[in-house]
Amino acid sequence: MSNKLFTFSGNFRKTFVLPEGHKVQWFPGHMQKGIAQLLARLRSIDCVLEIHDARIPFSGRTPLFKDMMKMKAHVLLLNKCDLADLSRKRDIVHKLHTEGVDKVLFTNLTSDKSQIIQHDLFPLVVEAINGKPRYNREIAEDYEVAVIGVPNVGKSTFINYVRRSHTNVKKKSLRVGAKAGVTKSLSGKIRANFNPPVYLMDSPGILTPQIGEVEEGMKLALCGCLPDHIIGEELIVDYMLYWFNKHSDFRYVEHFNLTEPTDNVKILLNHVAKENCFVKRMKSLDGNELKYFPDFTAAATLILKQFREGVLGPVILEDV
Ligand SMILES: Nc1nc2c(ncn2[C@@H]2O[C@H](COP(=O)(O)OP(=O)(O)O)[C@@H](O)[C@H]2O)c(=O)[nH]1
Ligand SMILES: [Mg+2]
Repeated sequence: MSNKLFTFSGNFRKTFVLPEGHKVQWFPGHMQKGIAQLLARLRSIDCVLEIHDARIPFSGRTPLFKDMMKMKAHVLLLNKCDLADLSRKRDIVHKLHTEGVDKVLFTNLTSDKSQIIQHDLFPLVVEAINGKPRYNREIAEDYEVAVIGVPNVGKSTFINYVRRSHTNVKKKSLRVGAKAGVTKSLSGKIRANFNPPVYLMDSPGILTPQIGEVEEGMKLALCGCLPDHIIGEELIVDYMLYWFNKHSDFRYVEHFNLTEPTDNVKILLNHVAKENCFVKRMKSLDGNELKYFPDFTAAATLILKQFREGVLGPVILEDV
């Protein structure tokens, strides 16, 4: 999709401000339980394999994971590469190195031919494990790897894929889903490879109880790491619009058939609702008449679906 030059008469917002009373926060009980389970199993874990969304390589990673990274061997898998603009992959890797993350792989789990998982993954995991003391597990011949990350980044999809491709086990797969919060507790050991013998543990997606930065939270929301209703579909689309405009990225104008860029989410929602005949009926105040309005929520849901399917093109939501 081309990124045509548009002239826009107004000024775009310079910062994104949440409406009063709104917070970007989601920390249900199963996350607390997941943290407790992970910490209780920490002694037997040789490596943490952290999966994160490649569209947000630097933000949104839970501080707990950064702490675990210091104690245990760590490999970061930036997944959903099919949706990310990786033209500056080397710069991303370099910046992650400066943050202490030195073992990084990029994956796309929708393509069944992931060479990276076939050939590079386990050697890198073993290298990471050999580079850290294993304490009580020094003589253990098998490797136990906890798969961790924020919700909806592909942890369960990854384990299913690895198990299928490396062991040919056809047992019941882990549940996956396009929404946050599908996995609710730490799984048992799942054999993922014979040579070297590697076992994986699936875990529920964990966010920080208090997401400090508004934009960090909104990027997580835009990538679907929180259930949409927690923030509100329309507000997430507003952030998307703000982000595209701020980066002079006007692919959305052409895709949604607008005549020019807009910084007003209501204009976009109204337009998409009308184009798709998304209408909601409401009774008039006296109850005698039915009134029809463009359905902004349905429009926002469609826009988010298309963004997350990559229809608006690949993105990296932060400065590299
Ligand atoms: N586009 C894309 N979608 C993916 C990829 N990996 C996983 N998904 C999808 O992301 C959603 C969340 O996956 P899931 O494994 O349940 O995530 P988890 O919450 O981290 O365990 C599912 O709809 C998957 O099909 C990927 O590489 N690219
Ligand atoms: Mg899961």
